[in-house]
Amino acid sequence: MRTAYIGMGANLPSPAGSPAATLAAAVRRLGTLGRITAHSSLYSTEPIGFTGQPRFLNAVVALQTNLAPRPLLEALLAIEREFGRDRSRGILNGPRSLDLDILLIEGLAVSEPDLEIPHPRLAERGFALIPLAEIAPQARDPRTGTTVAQWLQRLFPNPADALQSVAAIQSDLWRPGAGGPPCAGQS
Ligand code: PH2
Ligand code: MG
Ligand code: MG
Repeated sequence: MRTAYIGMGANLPSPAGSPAATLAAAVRRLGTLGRITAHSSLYSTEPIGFTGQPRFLNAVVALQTNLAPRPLLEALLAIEREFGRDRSRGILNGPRSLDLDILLIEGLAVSEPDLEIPHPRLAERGFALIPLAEIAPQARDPRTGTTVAQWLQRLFPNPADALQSVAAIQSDLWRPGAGGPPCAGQS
């Protein structure tokens, strides 16, 4: 059993509704792959990579699971499809109804053409690093030992610089017990 940190993102409606409703429903679905042991706040984030698109909602959850990385990836892709993700058209880094990425797995590195863990762009992306640091600041890159808190400090030497691009928001949909994450979380 390992803890996998899953990055969640959405900036288009899905069959579950708005991006906030999608993330709330998707985190419950993720719970069927193991046990959700922590969840970050919900963040409104500036789009990175392709800027002509709506802001994203992003969050990170800790999933304790017996699934190996490859079956975990396949399960995440299947859940994306359930929530309307269409990879047949669209722009690289463009808008999507649901994106689920394996950011980090405790004590495990994978380097395959279509599966890299830790996520190869994690250390450059505030929208993933800030929610991850909220729930797992001491999690480490298994190869270098660098902690999430250290990555964050390198990306934003001045934390105030992140406030506009990655802002925690309140949403009733994301409250545990109100259809949101299935645990109290750490926020
Ligand atoms: N995902 C991307 C590209 N750009 N920007 C934000 N703010 N949030 C995302 O989740 C995101 C992005 C590719 O997966
Ligand atoms: Mg992604
Ligand atoms: Mg993805």
